[in-house]
Amino acid sequence: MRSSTMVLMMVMVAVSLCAGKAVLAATTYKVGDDAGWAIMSYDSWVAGKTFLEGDILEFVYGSNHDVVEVNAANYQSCAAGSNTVFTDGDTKYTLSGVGMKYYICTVSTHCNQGMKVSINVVAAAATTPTTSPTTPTTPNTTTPTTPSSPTTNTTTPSSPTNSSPLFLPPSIFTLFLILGLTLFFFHSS
Ligand SMILES: [Cu+2]
Repeated sequence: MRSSTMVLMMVMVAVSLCAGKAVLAATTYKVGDDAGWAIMSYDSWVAGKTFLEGDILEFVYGSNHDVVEVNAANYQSCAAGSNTVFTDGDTKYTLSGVGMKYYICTVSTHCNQGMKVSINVVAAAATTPTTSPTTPTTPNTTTPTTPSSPTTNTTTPSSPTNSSPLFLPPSIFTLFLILGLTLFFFHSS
């Protein structure tokens, strides 16, 4: 009896661990969306996106392009560097490690024409911007004499709407875990 309860508990722990991993599944970002990897600016494509460790960057391009990850200096000078240049037309980079990542096309002068993209990869656990240090404090340089100051609500940073699903499933499995522990102690006593 007790061993079967133990097995039940272990299964539930395993399930909850697997569920936690599934919730934090990697996101695949197709660079440039429908435009793909081409001669264009990627500033607007990067803007507003949060790239996490483990996410995937997918470069889709024609036979007249290639892609290579480079360092910051080579990104600035449009040099290939020592990393492998891919030409297969559908190249996926798994984002490992936090910090800036740089990618360019080495064909002709494509990089100089804007065919380059840089992204900032952040840790998967640090997605909630609750303690963003760059909150605009709105220094009232104009200093209106009216003491009415209801303008402080404009400084609240908008929290991303996709953060809440990260916490709901684990709490459900925690409930199952507590249920299992209760069953275990009930059987063993
Ligand atoms: Cu190119």
